[in-house]
Amino acid sequence: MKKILITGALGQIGSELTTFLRKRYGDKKVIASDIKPKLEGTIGQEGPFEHIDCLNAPEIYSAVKKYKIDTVFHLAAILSASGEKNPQLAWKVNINGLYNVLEIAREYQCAVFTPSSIAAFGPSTPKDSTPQETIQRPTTIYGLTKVTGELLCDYYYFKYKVDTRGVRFPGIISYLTLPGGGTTDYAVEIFYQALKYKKYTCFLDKNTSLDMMYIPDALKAAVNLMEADSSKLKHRNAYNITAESFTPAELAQEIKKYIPDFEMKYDIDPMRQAIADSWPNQLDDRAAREDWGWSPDYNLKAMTKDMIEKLKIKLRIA
Ligand code: NAD
Ligand code: AKB
Repeated sequence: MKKILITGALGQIGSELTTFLRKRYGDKKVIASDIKPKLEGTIGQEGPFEHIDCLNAPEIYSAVKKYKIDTVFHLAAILSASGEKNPQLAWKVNINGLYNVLEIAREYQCAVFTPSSIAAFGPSTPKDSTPQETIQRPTTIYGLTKVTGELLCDYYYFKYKVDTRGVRFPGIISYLTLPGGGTTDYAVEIFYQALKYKKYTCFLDKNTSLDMMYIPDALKAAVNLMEADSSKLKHRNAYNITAESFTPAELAQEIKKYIPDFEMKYDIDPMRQAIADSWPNQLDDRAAREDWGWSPDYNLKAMTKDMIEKLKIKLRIA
């Protein structure tokens, strides 16, 4: 990876991936881009930033040519809850945006990292130890776009030898940038509300078990997969990865260890509950462990401790 372009770089994952990649490869080697304008004082200050709408192929072409890009981390997307509110936009951004990136990658021989999600599974998928290869019949438009995206990546690898790689991310928990309209967003919001007000009303039922991952593990996964020996990779659509699986009640219990008077209430949002109920409880990530050495560093306990420490500093709470 000599010159990297990140799409959707101002989002929850992109904002941290930009800094992570710049520390590893150099500020000028990593070009951040987003449809949103870069705000002064936010990410992207230390290196180049381009305005790129991934639906506008010439904007991607021109950045790839200008910077001689050889690797694209394609993160621009519409997430699950936002997708259900505007399915047409979700299809357009998630499918046409990826298609544009893959076409340019084919022409300019770029490697492409595209995240899939636990949302690529549905109610008929085995819920526990969800296998790497299994039934994928999601019921959200976001999930449909993730399955289609996985198949497109496979197709471009086998048909055109584009070096496509991907992971099925679980819900990502981070403290720098707020999540962008997903079903797992509660697991970030809860920390802000617990620290600021000592209470949180959760939109998912207390017993809803989902795969989750702390952002340092997500960044490590993306980079380790992209740096892995190509000949070892048996899957070109997306690898199952996970770090921890917990319910809102279990997360609240862990937070209480640091904020004893924290109170959790529940006011279930039927749309997001139905989405969460259609996703697995916990993925089987053995293929990622075997093929490229995947292994997470954070579990619920370690993640909660670090999130609280980092957010206290961010929110200036003693
Ligand atoms: P996000 O919503 O926080 O960020 C997405 C970014 O894409 C935003 O900054 C947005 O402005 C940008 N964007 C939207 N439309 C665009 C367009 N037309 N052109 C260019 N940019 C556009 O999302 P995220 O959480 O950072 O997710 C990044 C990727 O990881 C997505 O593919 C998502 O599906 C996947 N993923 C995320 C999670 C998670 O929990 N965050 C879990 C599984 C998979
Ligand atoms: C969402 O909830 O939509 C995302 C995801 C798991 O893909 N966080």
